[in-house]
Amino acid sequence: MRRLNHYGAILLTLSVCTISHGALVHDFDSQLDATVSATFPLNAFTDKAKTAWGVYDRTDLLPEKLIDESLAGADSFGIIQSQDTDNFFGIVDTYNDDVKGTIEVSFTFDLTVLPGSAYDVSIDMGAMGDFEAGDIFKWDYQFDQEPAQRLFDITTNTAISHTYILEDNTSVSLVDPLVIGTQVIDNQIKTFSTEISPVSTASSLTITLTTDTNGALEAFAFDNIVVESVHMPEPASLILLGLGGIALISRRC
Ligand SMILES: [Ca+2]
Ligand SMILES: [Ca+2]
Ligand SMILES: [Ca+2]
Ligand SMILES: [Ca+2]
Repeated sequence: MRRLNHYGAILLTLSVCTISHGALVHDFDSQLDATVSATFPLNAFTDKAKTAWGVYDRTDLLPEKLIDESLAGADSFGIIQSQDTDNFFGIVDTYNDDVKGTIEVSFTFDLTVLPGSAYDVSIDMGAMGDFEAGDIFKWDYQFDQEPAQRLFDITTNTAISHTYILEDNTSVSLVDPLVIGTQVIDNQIKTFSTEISPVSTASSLTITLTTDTNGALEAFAFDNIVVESVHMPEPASLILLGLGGIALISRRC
């Protein structure tokens, strides 16, 4: 009976180690795990009714292209629906009287509290618009001082059109949607995920969005940046861990 309990202890130890998940979250609301920096101050564009760059909720003064108000009246353009009352990051027309050229916003997460050999990064994204190939939405990541790499490769697919569905079921077809691979970034916000790994153990992860979008008929929103450790010990480590546990039991026995 005593021996069985010890084996149970080994299994418990292994299972705790192999599911050592944790997550850092930046949701622009109650979980603000990232340090944020931007090359142009957030929420500082002059024309707040037509341009956007920053953190908003749907009641703020902001371009109506970001907000789906179809349930309240005629509306043919929007991403943030009536139940989406929390904060999000919104972008509309960054080529304006304040800025001409690319601007960036970066989110730096402290990985010393989330050690791992691999991370799953997910970001909720929505978009609606008639974009062009020259519009830029680039997500990059960088562990410590390692070279920056592409996180999500957003491009404009100028060969297709896309039908966007508003909250009142109005459908609106527009050419040239934003895509990641073959998946359109729709006005129904979806979670996009990818797994990344540092070359060696990293103490920080910086996720950067670079954008240059010109035109009032182009809206982009994101929320809920989640960095999850998906670290799994190497099989050799598991064997050593198991042997260590057995050795410990042997000594106790
Ligand atoms: Ca609208
Ligand atoms: Ca939020
Ligand atoms: Ca276009
Ligand atoms: Ca454009």
